[in-house]
Amino acid sequence: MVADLLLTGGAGFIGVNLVRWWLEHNEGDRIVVLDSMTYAGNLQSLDGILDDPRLEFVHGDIRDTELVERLLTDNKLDTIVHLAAESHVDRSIEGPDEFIDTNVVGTHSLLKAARNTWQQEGGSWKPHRFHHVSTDEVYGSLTSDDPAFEEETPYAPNSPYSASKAASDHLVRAYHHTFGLQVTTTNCSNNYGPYQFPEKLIPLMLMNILGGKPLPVYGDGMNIRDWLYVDDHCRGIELAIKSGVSGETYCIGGNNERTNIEIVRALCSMVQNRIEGNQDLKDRFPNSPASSGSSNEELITYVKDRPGHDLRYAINAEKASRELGYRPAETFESGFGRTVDWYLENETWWTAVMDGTYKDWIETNYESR
Ligand code: NAD
Ligand code: TDX
Repeated sequence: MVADLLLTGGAGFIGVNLVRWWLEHNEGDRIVVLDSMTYAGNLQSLDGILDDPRLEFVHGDIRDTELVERLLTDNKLDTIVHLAAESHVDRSIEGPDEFIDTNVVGTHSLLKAARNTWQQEGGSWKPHRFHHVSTDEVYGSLTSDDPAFEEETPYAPNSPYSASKAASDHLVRAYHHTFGLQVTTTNCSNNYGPYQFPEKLIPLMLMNILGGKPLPVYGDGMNIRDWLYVDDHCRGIELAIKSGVSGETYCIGGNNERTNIEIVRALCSMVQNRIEGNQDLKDRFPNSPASSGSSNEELITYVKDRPGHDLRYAINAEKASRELGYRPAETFESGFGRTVDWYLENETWWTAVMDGTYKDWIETNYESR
């Protein structure tokens, strides 16, 4: 099956991994990336593939319905893969407005553009698919004894971020039910892997371990997340688009529930093992405690808890497994090992992200369209 995709948010963490995944696994497909380049968008993450003739980058906003219609029509695109969002829970607590504008109004703008373009005179539809990427956070919080989230779990979002994602899920569902738009939705657990912006737990902790800075663990560190290596998420999205039934939702998880403090300790220890006995790493990261014979765990600092902090997320991916053949390929050890190695090898990427120099690069390379 050949598809031509509009991929929104394709300069963000999951987006850039999905672009790489899709082009590698679907040789005949074309991708138009639409991204407004918020602080979380980074074209350097697409380095090496930006000149691939199958890929076009468009600097623009999903709230610009006319632009989206033009892109769908001019490029004869038949598939939307929607990832663009404000994605960080802490930022949604500090300022919810942008989350409503992008995640709710923006998703509605895309749905309108899809309908305006793909529905023909008389009501019939051109062949198409709208795939919406959502989160397990829409289901709320689990106690330690609750069964994992599944597709039928009632929605109970707790943060402005998860409430905005829940609203977008409902709009996608409504456009299917009322207008007949062909949709699939995936709700996945916490992703990790290369190119993740260092505001999220894992890259933040890695940067701070390497820089010898405090590791801020919220509350008692006993909150639980179900960690999913980003390529396994990409695999799940591809399966849902190709084999998923329109109108259905699929939960995608990594089968890796861990407390936050376990994660932080595991990262401390993985970096410790790689630095010890490696003079090159000691020279490159002199402020990391491991470089001077101390323990990285000395950096762990318990800080004030996040307001409304959800205790536990966990995904039961049985439906995706049964109906789509979904299986995560990475274990906790293999996925975290690959991630630690990637951040050690790609210091230039994360130092540029931290000091914002890539923004100048965008301005000189791309005009707003
Ligand atoms: P991210 O914050 O790294 O990237 C988001 C991207 O969207 C950025 O490139 C940003 O510039 C772009 N964007 C934001 N507003 C836009 C707008 N109005 N128009 C066009 N582009 C815009 O996010 P991510 O971690 O890659 O997450 C991608 C999607 O997956 C989101 O919808 C998120 O809710 C969902 N998700 C993420 C995780 C996770 O662990 N990261 C887990 C579950 C679901
Ligand atoms: O400095 C920190 N210290 C800390 O203890 C940070 C940034 C986080 N935490 C805790 C909070 C969470 O319990 O670690 C856990 C993970 O935090 P985040 O990385 O902020 O992720 P989370 O809030 O779980 O949400 C993520 O997963 C679901 C993504 O950011 C969402 O986009 C996705 O939908």
